[in-house]
Amino acid sequence: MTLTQSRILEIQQTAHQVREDVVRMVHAAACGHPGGPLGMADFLSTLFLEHFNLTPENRHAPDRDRFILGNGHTCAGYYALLARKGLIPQEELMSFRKFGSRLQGHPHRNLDMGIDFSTGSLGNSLSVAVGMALGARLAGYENRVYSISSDGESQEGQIWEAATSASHYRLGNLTVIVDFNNIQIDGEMRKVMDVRDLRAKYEAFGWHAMDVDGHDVLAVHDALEAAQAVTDRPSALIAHTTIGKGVSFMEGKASWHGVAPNDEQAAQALEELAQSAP
Ligand SMILES: Cc1ncc(C[n+]2csc(CCOP(=O)(O)OP(=O)(O)O)c2C)c(N)n1
Repeated sequence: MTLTQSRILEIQQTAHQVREDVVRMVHAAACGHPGGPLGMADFLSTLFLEHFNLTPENRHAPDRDRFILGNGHTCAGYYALLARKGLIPQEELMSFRKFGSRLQGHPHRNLDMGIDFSTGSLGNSLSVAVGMALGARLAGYENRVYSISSDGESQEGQIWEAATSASHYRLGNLTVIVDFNNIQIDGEMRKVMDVRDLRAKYEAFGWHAMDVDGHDVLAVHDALEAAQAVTDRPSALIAHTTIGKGVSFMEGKASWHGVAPNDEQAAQALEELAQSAP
């Protein structure tokens, strides 16, 4: 079912709040990764508000949807969305990356918070998602497994072993969303090691695959629905995004992959976000 204009606006407003949270969290921690979560805020907000069925009530239910953040370094936005969903107290967000906090710089499995898997070591995520999707099917669950990956993670060979398994076992309950921003830690992905056309690659591996504008809430929603309708093979959505989206001096810059804004930069970022609030 298509989204109403007011629902699209609600999702855009959530993405905006997530961006503000990310800037505040990484600034307060004085370390972390602001660029990725700013770029992923629109598609992750669409997924979390409209599709991923995690709630405080069902977080321990074995048959709820699963979520794995393969690019675990982008977890500031993940925590912010878990807070919006009521899984983490909003005030706890400011403990991000502090000693003793539950909210470390990479996600640690914690079902109380709805975190399904520990990530950070790139390359493992899709293999874990394949195992969860197979397990869910064996158990007779009707849930979906959402696995988030990135163009940088797609350079890992293990991703393609997992892609082979997923299509071999016809895992129609598995969707991977790839944050494709042409940026990784060392610079432009196309210069470091070009992964080329990921839609064509996933198709060649036997998947249903689509390119999607990762900042267009309606397009992301439609693509997630289309993926749900394909039940005989896994789906890959290649989300084209801009790293640092919403903050002019971070947009498109590899230098903002993993650096915290200083006081002045954080103030400017929050000012810009306030100006462009939906
Ligand atoms: C196995 C492994 N090797 C190296 C790293 C170090 N590392 C952290 S993030 C990153 C770049 C990942 O690229 P991408 O997810 O596309 O980055 P972004 O778009 O967030 O800038 C690397 C190489 C890691 N986390 N795991």
